[in-house]
Amino acid sequence: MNRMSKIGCGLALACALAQPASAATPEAVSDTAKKNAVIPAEPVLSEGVVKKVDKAAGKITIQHGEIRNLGMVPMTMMFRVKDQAMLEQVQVEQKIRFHVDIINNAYTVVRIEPER
Ligand SMILES: [Cu+2]
Repeated sequence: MNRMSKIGCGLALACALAQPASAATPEAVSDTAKKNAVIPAEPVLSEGVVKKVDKAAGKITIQHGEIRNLGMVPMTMMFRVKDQAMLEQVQVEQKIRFHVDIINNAYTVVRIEPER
């Protein structure tokens, strides 16, 4: 089950990265990259439940709903976190809202808002 989730995410990542490159010229890709570098006014928050927290590795496993900004379907998967301090504010089985970006080719949680 867990292994399946990881495979699914790997394919989703490959797909997300492959699409712009195959659909555009190098010039257009660099334009796209510049556009993507702009931080959106309202980051898309996704819903999830914390399943595992690995403070030593700086990783968090989240059972998440649809992640619209990445076009990802609901699943349980592991993410890196941008800042390890983010892991101090969450606990296993806690509901959160979070935002994920692709940083250095890895899905990285850049923001966590614990639900109260
Ligand atoms: Cu996922």
